[in-house]
Amino acid sequence: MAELEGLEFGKSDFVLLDEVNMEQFMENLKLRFEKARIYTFIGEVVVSVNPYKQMDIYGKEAIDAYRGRELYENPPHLYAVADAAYKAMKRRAKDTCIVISGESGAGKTEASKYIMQYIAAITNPSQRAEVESVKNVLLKSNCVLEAFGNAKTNRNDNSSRFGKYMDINFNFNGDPTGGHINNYLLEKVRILRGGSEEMLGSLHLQNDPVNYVYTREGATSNNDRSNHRAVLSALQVIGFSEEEIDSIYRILGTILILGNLQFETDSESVQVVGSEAVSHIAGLTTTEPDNVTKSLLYRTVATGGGEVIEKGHTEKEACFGRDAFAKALYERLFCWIVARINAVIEVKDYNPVLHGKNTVIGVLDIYGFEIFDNNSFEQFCINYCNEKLQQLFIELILRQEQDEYQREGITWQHIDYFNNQIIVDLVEQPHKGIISVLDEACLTVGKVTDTICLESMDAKLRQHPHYTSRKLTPSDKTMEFHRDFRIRHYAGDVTSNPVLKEMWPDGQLSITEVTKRPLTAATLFKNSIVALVDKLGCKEPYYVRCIKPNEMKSPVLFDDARCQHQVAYLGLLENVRVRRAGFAYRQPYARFLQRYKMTCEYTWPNHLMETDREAVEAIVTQHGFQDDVAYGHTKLFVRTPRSLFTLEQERAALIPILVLFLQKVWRGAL
Ligand code: AOV
Ligand code: MG
Repeated sequence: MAELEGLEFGKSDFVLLDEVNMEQFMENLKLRFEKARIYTFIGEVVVSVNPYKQMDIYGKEAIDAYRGRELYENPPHLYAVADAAYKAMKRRAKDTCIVISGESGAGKTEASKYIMQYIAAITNPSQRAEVESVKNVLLKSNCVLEAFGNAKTNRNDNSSRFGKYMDINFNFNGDPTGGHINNYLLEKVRILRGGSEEMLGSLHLQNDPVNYVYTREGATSNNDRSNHRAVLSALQVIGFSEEEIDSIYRILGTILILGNLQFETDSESVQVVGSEAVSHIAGLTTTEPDNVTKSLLYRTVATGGGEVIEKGHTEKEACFGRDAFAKALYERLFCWIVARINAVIEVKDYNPVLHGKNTVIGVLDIYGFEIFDNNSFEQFCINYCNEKLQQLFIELILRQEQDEYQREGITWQHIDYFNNQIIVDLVEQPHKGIISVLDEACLTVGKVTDTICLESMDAKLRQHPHYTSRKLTPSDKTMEFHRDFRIRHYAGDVTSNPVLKEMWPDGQLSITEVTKRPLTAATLFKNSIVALVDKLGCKEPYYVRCIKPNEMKSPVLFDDARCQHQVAYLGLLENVRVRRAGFAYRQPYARFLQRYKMTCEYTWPNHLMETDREAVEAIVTQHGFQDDVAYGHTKLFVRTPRSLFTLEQERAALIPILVLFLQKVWRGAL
């Protein structure tokens, strides 16, 4: 077993801080980062700081050290959380989930891959072929999703532009039997600009991505060819047919050609420049060139009188429509790929009577709070999502605690915490919330500007303590009055510009029936987040909170201000407070006894007391931490990890002596 670390590496659990304040928290975080201790616990939560260098802590040896251990028996690690989630699932037949959050480049996707790798390594010890093939597909699906869903951004070379939630199903043996992937809000803009370089090589279009507007800004790398081969092979392993792979490339080709389309305005109307591209797109999408031209140059609108008519685009509208069409195509393609993977990994023929209860571990890799100088609709959605997740986090932890205390007959102590329900309501309440105001504005026939929308928002929300708005004087660039609104998120203030056109669902820009209006992007996103929160809400949650140490991708730089900002908006201090208020650790009496009986003369090698509980009391009293515990019906509750660390250290010191002793017994020397 790995030894517990000395204090020169800082405190391995923030719960152990002498005082819970930002200063001490940051000091510990920094010290640990500098000593290459990138993980630190807050109870069962792992805080991770991106090391920006390869760490020698992920191999088979490490996996073996964490397998089946209790959280505090080893130094903090992702494997400890993965194991805790797995154990809870296996021992107690509980559905669990691991929520990984943090800002762009903080290390979420890497963390999710290490967690998957751990779960893959500790399951199916008997190497059954059908389980191995499920594991293989689950792991390969990552590679495909990254190829299509990631992009190089200025904040992360391999940035996920979608939120991913993956369920892994297990049978009663604890072996994976399948899974399901949900994706959230794929951010197309940056993907099309930068992500698809791997795929270009085999599109047989033109070899250089610079020739395409949508990929021009994406940097190519020497690995493109081998990456492309890896994606292709992953697609094949997952079970995509040759025709399907061919269609994927055809659609990608269409998107790239679309991006290069130009429009011109002749005397009366807008035209596409050059007919070759149009026939190419028609060929790739198996439709008539006329249809392509028409869908690019016209839209269907509902008139006030209830009729539906066709209206020609202006050049600017046509460009916007072209990009929206490309984005919609890409989004559909991505969703189709996800659906196709899901069909392969779906659990088939599972019979609970024959196979026992089917349990699930969910892994959520989702962008954390984003606060930029210029925040748009996308930040609004992302931050709303995080607000919901934070709410769920507090709610679940408190509820979980309360339930367990009740079961075990321990008195519940009130915990003070900031309830962010009020902010969630500000965003999502029907008829009053920001989303409903935006929806109304989007769906109103006629011209609604951002200003009109903001005025109606002001009228409804002026009184709300977490809402403010501003009217700015005209800047040099625009002569218009500029307005914005600000949400006081629990993580900090975020000022957004409500750009209404971003709210329209891509690809549904035409209204075909007067009465039927498409849902706006905000409402669609809200619905998907509500569904996600419901899904997570019925599982036992485990958390990984990722922090990005600097903006330079440097392994040695700890940018105090940037890190402190993240600690604040991840709510980590709040987290430590909630943890400290209750009992951070608990263990069934028998298990506690088995592990620590050697540290007490009354319990080693066997105790003579009536119950295990009394024997545990003897150990606790002998070590002098009786004030740090409570005794439940079946479990010992320990407030801080300090007490457990003491026991662990003593145990570690005793083991070599014990081994010597046993060797002597073995040789008959005693
Ligand atoms: P993200 O998922 O949190 O950002 P990634 O997981 O892609 O961030 O990490 C960004 C980069 O940081 C990786 O490509 C690695 O180079 C490095 N990195 C992260 N974690 C580790 C680690 N444990 N060991 C070594 N290097 C690491 V985004 O998807 O952009 O929100 O959208
Ligand atoms: Mg990512």
